[in-house]
Amino acid sequence: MNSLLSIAPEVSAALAAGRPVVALESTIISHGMPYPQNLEMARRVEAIIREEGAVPATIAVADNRIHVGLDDALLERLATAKDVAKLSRRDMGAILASGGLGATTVAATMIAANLAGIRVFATGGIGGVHRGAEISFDISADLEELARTPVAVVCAGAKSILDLPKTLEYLETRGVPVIGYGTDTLPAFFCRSSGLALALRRDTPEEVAAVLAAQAALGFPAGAVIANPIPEAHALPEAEIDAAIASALADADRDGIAGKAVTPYLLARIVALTEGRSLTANIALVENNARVGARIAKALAALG
Ligand code: PSU
Ligand code: MN
Repeated sequence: MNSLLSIAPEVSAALAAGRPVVALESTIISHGMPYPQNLEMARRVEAIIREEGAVPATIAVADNRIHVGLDDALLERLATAKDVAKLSRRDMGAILASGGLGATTVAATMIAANLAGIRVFATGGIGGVHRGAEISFDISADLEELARTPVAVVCAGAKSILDLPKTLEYLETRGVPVIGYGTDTLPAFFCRSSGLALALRRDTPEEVAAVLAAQAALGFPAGAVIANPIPEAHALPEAEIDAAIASALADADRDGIAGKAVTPYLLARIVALTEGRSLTANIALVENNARVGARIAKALAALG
C-alpha cells in the first residue's frame, strides 16, 4: 500500500474482505456546490451507499496524506473552508508536499481509488472537452485519467457547458467505454438525454459488472464511464438549462475565466441563474448515481 495513503479503518476492512466500496470525490463538495447543501449532499450520499450495503470512501488530501474515507470534521472543513485547492493529476505532488487541504476532482479521485484498490466511483458529472476547445485547448484531465486508470465512474453524463459530441469522440479515441445505464444515449446531466447515441447499453448492475470484469481481465489500464440519466422526476426543462448555460458561458467569457476556475465558475453561475433549481437536480442525480454505484460495486464484489 502506498505510504501516502491514509485509509479509514472501515474502508480498509471492507477492501481486505472483498466487500463492496464506492469512492466519492470532494471537488463536488468544495467547488461544485454551495454550503450548506454541499455538506448535506456529502453526508446523504454516504448514507445511501451504506443503505445499499456498500462502504463509502470520500477522498481528499490533507496534512501530507491522501485520505480515503473521511471523518465528519474533515468533510465539514472541505465544505466550508475558502482556501481548498482543486486537485487534478498534476497537482498531487505539490499538495502532498505542502500539507495543504485539497479537494479531488474526478481525475484525482480515480488515482486515489486505484491506489487503494477501489474499482467503482460515483459522482455527478465528469469534466470533458469544453466548447471552443479548438481555440482554448481546454480539455479536462478527467478524460486522460479515464484512459489510463482502471476505475469505473458512475455519473449523469456531463453538463452541456461542455462540447458533448467532442467529449464522446475524445473518449472513443482514448479507448474509454461509455456505457449507457438503461439508456441508448448520453445523458446530459440535468436532462435525461443529449440525443447523442452511445455504442454500449447495459440495464443491470450485474451486466455492467460483467463488462468491467472482462475489461480488467484483459489488463487494460482504462476506466469506464457508466452514464446514468437523472431520475425523470428531477430532470429540468432543456430550454431553461440551455438558456442558463448560454448566459453562464457568456459571463465566463466577459470575466476572462480560464484554466481550472472555468468549471466551478460555470457551476455556480448556473445555480444562481436557475434560482437553485439546478442545485436540487444536481443533488438528486448524485444520490441516484451513489445508489447505482453501490449496486455495481456489489455485483463486482460478487464476481470476486
Ligand atoms: N461537473 C459537475 N460538477 C463538478 C465537476 C464537474 O457537474 O463538481 C467537477 C468534478 O470534480 C470534475 C471537475 O472532475 O469539476 C472537472 O474540472 P475541470 O473541467 O477543470 O477538469
Ligand atoms: Mn480545464
